[in-house]
Amino acid sequence: MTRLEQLVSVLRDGRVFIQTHNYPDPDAIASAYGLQKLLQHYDIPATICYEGVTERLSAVTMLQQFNIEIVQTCNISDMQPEDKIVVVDAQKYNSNVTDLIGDEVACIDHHPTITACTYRYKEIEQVGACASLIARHFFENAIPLDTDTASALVYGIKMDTADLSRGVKQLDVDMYAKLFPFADNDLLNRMKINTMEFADLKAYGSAINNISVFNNIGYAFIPFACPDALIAMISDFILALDIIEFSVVYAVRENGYKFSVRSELPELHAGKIIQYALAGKGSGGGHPSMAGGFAAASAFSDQASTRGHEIRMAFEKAVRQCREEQKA
Ligand SMILES: [Mn+2]
Repeated sequence: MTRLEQLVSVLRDGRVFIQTHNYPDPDAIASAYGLQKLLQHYDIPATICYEGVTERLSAVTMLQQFNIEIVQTCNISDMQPEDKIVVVDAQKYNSNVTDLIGDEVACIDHHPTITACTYRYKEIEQVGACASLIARHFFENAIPLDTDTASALVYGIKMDTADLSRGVKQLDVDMYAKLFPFADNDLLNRMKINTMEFADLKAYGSAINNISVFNNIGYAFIPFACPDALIAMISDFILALDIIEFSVVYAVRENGYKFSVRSELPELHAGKIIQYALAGKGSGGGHPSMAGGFAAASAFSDQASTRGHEIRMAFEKAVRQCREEQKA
């Protein structure tokens, strides 16, 4: 029995929902859509759902371009405890995944596990994009791929790996190569070029204005609320500076600060460093090269320059701790 056949046997009979994290990005949408198509092949209808909103233009464009139907959970009033949920591009108990009334029987994800959970079907592998895990099922089971599905999966891989440069693994490259002949690559290039929104410039502008660099670590603050995905993009942008090898970007949120960190050095594990830096102040975690977190407003000073200093001290201490662990 292939992996997919195992998943299908878990999902047979009953209603199936595919749930993404609360602010689905292109990789989450591609994964959910690809899985929906895989299940369709076995005559299992599934509804893609999420809580929250699609905040970014890249996600909204994708839904329109590929005619993807995705339902906000507030519009599903009749979900039952016995309904089956497959969580994709996220895991149950993550802070960005609302616990719905249905039963999380399966999980397909590429993030490190923060809080473990048992599923009847579990496929968690730390590759660059969740869409690569989904794509593999098409090829393992020789399931026909239409242009929209192949294109959506390629888009998910490209966006989550920053064009096969960030956190990329052999599987991502292999799946990209296999999907390529099925995808509308001209369309994807057009979509990829137009991912910046006019309002983003304000966030970039403020980050550029207050960026500070200490040794090889760059810090920037965005003094207004902005979507997680945008904070992450600004963290990537700052990391692109030649003198910066680790970036810390944070933005104000209701009740606290949202963080996005990036590392280009293997010895500085972004996930561990943010976990240490925010311990007792909030929570954080993620991959070796990219991670995120949240700290309560009370964890740092209200006064911007004091707060900047406190945050810097917290991260410098976390970096030292990470380096010491490497030595041990
Ligand atoms: Mn992803």
